[in-house]
Formats: sequence, structure tokens, C-alpha cells
Amino acid sequence: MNYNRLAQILDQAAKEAKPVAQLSQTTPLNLDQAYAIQSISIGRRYQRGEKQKGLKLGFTSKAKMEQMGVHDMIWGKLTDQMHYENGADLPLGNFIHPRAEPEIAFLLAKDITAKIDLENASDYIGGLAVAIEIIDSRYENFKFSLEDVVADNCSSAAFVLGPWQDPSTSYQDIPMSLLVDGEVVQAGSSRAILGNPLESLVAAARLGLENGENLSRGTLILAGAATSAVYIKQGQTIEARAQGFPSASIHVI
Ligand code: OOG
Ligand code: MG
Repeated sequence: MNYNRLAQILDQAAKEAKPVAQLSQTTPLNLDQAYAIQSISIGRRYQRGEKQKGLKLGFTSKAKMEQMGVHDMIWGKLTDQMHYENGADLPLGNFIHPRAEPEIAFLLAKDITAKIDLENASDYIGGLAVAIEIIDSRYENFKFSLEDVVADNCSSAAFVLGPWQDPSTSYQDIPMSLLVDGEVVQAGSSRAILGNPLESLVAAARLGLENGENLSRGTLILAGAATSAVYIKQGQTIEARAQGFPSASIHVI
């Protein structure tokens, strides 16, 4: 299998905002191979000057697993180019068929160098924010197998962060919602994320350590969506809310 070639196909699809056929239709892939392709594909972004910003987890909620028909937690990488300022314009033309989902974001207060668990994970939180993740599968019709989506960096495309809040802010079981033009289109609880979003931080730390990823102070971790994702359209204002947090929003142009 030519990993470089497959990584290039996905990287180019993202860069040009043009969908491609699922890799698994022509190349049988296992998960290790899929993560190897993801890593090469992200390496191409780093070579173009993008900077590593953090990690994201996917399929940490039942709503997401059911929506996409995929049943295992996955992880991918976030770069600075994916970061849009809160309230900014999001140009639809940069994406293929983007969807938005509400998430909780963690900012690491200090380097994670060894395994962490639920008991001590809170010590590593420097800030908490509500986030909108924009996912944009590079595959036609937003359809994929688990291996396909992993190779495609878990559909990562963009993210917006609300203002960082103090780590003491309550976040483990709070109402969360996604609004389009002021109307709630998805609602759930942060508890939908692995029963407690802190579990996502623990999992991200484990996966990051196992794979030699940077988990230094200031790294961002997106815990995974609390609800299903919704397609976004030109002219819409998208907002993610979590109780007790200032919201995150973007305007689709
Ligand atoms: C894969 C990414 C899943 C999440 O928060 O669950 C994800 C996808 O749905 O395309 O980001
Ligand atoms: Mg997500």
C-alpha cells in the first residue's frame, strides 16, 4: 500500500475542498494503517507551515456514533490554520459540506508527560471553553468507514473557541446546545461526552502519550461533540452554548 499517495489524496481534497471516494472502496485498510495515513497527511500540513495546536476526540457521544454509524472513539489533530476567532466569518468555499457541532475544549495548564486518570486530570486543566467544531469529511456524501474517517484526520476542518473560563467552572453535567440564527437546532448535555468530558481529557492524554504527540502546556483538547452535527449554510450564524459559559459563534459567508 502506498501510504504517501493515500495521504496526499486526502490532503489535497481538504486543500482544494473537493470530495474523493472512500479509500476503503479500493484499498482495504486496518486502523493502524489509517492512523499512519492520517499522520502523513497532517505532516504535509506541517510542511506547509501549519502549527500543531492540539488533539480532538471523535465519537465520544452516542448521538455522534449513531448519526455516523460508527462505534469507536477516534482521535485526530488540530492545527492553527483550523482556528477561527470567536465571531469570525467562516468562508463556505473553503469546505466541501461542512457541519457544526457543540463541544467542550480543554487548555492544558502544564505538560502531560505520564498517564493521567480521572482523579488527577483536573490538575492539568488551565482553561475551559465551549467550542464549535466544524467537521468536513473529505469523502463524497459524508460517508465513511471507521478506517476511512481516521485516515481523513477524523473530518477535522475548523474550530471556534468561546472565551476561556476558569478551570473551576462547572462543566461535567451542563446543558449544551447548538443554535442556527438564534434557534436551537441541537440540545444535549455535556454528560453525553463519555459520561463526563473529563474522560475525554484522560483518553486524549493516553492516546497522545502512546503516539508521541505533543501534550505540552497550552495544548488544546476538543472532547468530542455532545450532540449530532448539523450542515451549515451561507448566511447563517452558528452558536454553541453551554450553561455558565460565554458562547462561541461564527458567521458563515
Ligand atoms: C467524524 C468526527 C467526529 C466528534 O466530535 O464526534 C467528531 C465525523 O463525524 O465526521 O468530531
Ligand atoms: Mg467533533
